[in-house]
Amino acid sequence: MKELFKILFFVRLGRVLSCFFLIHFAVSASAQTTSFDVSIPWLSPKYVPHSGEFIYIPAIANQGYDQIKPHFTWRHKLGGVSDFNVLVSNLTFLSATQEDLTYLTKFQIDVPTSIQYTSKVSISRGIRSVTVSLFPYVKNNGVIERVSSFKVQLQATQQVVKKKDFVASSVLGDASSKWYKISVSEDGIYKIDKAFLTSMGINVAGLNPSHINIYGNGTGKLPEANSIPRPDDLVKNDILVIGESDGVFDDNDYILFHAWGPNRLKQTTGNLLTREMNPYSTVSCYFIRISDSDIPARISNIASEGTSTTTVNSYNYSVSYELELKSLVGGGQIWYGETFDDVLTRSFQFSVPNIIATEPARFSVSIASNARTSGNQAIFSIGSEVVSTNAIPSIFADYARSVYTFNKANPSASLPLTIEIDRLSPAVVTYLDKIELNARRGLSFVGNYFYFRDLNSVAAGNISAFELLNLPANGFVWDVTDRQHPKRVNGNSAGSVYQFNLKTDSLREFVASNGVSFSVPSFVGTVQPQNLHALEYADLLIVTNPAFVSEANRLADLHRSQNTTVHVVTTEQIFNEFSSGSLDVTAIKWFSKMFFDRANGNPDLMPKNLLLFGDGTYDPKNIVSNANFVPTYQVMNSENHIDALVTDDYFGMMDDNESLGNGDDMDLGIGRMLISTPQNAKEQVDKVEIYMKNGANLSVGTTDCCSGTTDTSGTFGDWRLNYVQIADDEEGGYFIREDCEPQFEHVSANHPEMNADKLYCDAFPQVSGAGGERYPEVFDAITSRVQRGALVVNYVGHGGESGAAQERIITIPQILSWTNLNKLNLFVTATCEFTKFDDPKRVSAGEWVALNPNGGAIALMTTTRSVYFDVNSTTGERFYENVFDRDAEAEPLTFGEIMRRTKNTTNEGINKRSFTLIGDPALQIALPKLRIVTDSINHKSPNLVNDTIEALSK
Ligand SMILES: [Ca+2]
Ligand SMILES: [Ca+2]
Ligand SMILES: [Ca+2]
Ligand SMILES: [Ca+2]
Repeated sequence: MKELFKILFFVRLGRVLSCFFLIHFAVSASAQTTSFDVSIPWLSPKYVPHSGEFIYIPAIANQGYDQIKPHFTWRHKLGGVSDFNVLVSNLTFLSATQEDLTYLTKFQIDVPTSIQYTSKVSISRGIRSVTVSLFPYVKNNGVIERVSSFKVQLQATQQVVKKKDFVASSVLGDASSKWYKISVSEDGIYKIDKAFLTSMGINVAGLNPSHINIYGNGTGKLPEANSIPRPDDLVKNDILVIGESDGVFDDNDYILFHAWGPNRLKQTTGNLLTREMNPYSTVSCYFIRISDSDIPARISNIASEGTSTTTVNSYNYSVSYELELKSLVGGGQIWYGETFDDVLTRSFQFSVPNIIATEPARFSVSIASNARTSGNQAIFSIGSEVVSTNAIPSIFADYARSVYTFNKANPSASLPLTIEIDRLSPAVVTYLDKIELNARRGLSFVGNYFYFRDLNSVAAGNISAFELLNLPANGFVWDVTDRQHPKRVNGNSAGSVYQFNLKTDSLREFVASNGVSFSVPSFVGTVQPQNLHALEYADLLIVTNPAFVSEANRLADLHRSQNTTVHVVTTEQIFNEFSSGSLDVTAIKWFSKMFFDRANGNPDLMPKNLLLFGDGTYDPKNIVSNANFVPTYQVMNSENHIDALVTDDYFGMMDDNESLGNGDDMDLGIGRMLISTPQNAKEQVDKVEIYMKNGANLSVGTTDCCSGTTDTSGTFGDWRLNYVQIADDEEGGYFIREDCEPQFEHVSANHPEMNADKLYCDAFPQVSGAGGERYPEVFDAITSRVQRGALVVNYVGHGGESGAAQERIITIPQILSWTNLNKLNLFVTATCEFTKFDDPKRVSAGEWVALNPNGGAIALMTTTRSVYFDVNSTTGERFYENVFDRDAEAEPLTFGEIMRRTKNTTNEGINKRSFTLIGDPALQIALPKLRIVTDSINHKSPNLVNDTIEALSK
């Protein structure tokens, strides 16, 4: 851990010089176009430690890196509500320095021959900014140069129209209906008969079949980008009810309905189909509604449409093979299957009856390998024919993911694929992600049912004659293109051919059934009426696992007593209304977005904070664990332990043009409380109550205490004006010089009332012992500072899941010994994986700081993964620019708002999203309520509260 951290953690950029003083604006505006001249404030290169040496790295004031690439972000606040086209032009250049060239070469960074930039209208709680991000080097005529300045032109385009497509009320809100949740694991036509209804507890005697409807969306994994439309609430599906007309559910009556499983087939480039594995759920849910007032939705028929322009007698067949057994680095959305280590050759049988031999079978195989050198190979054979030999790329750490595509010409129905890994060393371990096969197949009935669609049939104005062979006598074809409204196709049979004509301007998908064999869904449970869609505005949204509802409600009441409006909802309720009943993390974001969209751009009506009241894991499907209380968002990268991020920021991106881009601005404060048992929940809420009553709200007269704690005397004193800075001794004083001291100077200049307590390891004697190097005095000093109390305790340096620093200056037993319950701190760590909270197999040091019921922290702002380069330092700077600030009413900020502001002002790549708030985001930091100004010292105001006077008289 430490070694890697050393490699990565070595850069820190410019001090807290505001970029806006350094960038010269020459603004010229016309009716439509506004332009800005922007200079890049290059600094002298920084001399930083890297892998046991010191190197020079390029530096720009107030800017960071996008992983290893330097980058520059320009941001400008906009008025109005238009979208903009952004054009970057008029570049000027400076010679690159020798240090620049050495750096770019060392890290194999390609320099483009023209400027590479991205732009975005970023929106933060209704405030719009344009951001332009660029890589500040260009290769001109073969010579690498620095970009010195450029012009940004903004051209207003259309007015942004706010979407407000959330229904006012959920269908699940109808208390006069009975709701039954069912699930399926595959696409198919499902049958519900009397026995199934009875097994769910429905009294079929007296049930009118016309009172039955089925709801559900069949979306698969919800789209991550907010701009992609999706169904809201639950959509009523068209179903077929046999024996409905007599109003009686007879013994032989039944329902047929089409259900989509959790994984969706998607079209990719090159006319290929790929299956998107749902990373969150192995099932998809539907809801049976029994209601005498709900209008029955029933399948309609479609007749042939006009004269055909083309004939379809073959179709695009796609199948995928994928096992989910292992998360390679304990993070990310992708899970891997078979291991190629003890076994290096594995075979997979694919069978495609009626395959069209004149079209190649197209394979795609995804793997990941930890090869550290080149020379290893992945060899693919069909039968005895080697069809593709591929180099496995080498990677400096963890795994490299590769996707190999290859064709088998003249395929036959039997396609035995063999994957052989030819490795140079037994240390090379390779994992299979999935195999996908696309082939062209004759349109002939197979199995009990099958799906077909023909990408070739699609063209404007096309009417396709579909000619299906060998449809069984009872068989039928449904058009399932409209996901919740299948239609029965009315074709004609002539001999062995079933034929129908339909328009194919766009792709249509069909399922053919033998009319006899159907699947049966699983019963999940009854659903109580719920109506999250009808909730009104609230400041704070608490999302809890159903197991912790009572403590979540207690927490909500604490906030309500402070005039904060709160909703407490369960994950299950959210899934029912926002992801059709199955687990999907995006449903939680979409729940918040409903309130945000309804605010229609007015920040006063937007929720402020979202609290995730439950621990989560990287394992939402419970493949290796069962500890996923409030699920986490993991990024797609799943092969590198740094890049396979977990980030709760995802839940705070509310605008329509956002997902998780570097230029996306968080609109909500997000915090997570690491609760995995009801006891945890109680202890955590107790801590909030103690902090709230003894800390944040001491000045408003609520000094009575809580949960059996009656001694509040310890909460007085100077702790609320103290902060502790702890620095590791590694890297030639880097952490002191580039982190702690600049932060201290900023706080001294802007918040002179705050007292710093510096614990720099280098200032203490290091002692060699049996267990290695130690700093016993630092160890003791940290505990003594924590016990004495401090508003903020900040550690910067090396660390990992089991504690801080090689010399073990913070350890888990030590954390558990802390009893500072009346003086809980905000614990800030800028170190690797100190709080990798999403690992179900262990509780990290950071988690213990929060979980200690007798002390430790009220909240943490901490890293959940290792961090690249200077992200620690720049995030730390932005944190200290916000943590002691006040809002417009001179109130201390909430933890959520401190974190939101910190994130939105950090000019870094995605790695900044590794910083996570563990704690209640709606809790105000316990700064003294009344602002202290220097000239009040000698004229004690009668309004000054007791503790602040003590603080000042120290
Ligand atoms: Ca009947
Ligand atoms: Ca997989
Ligand atoms: Ca936003
Ligand atoms: Ca955990």
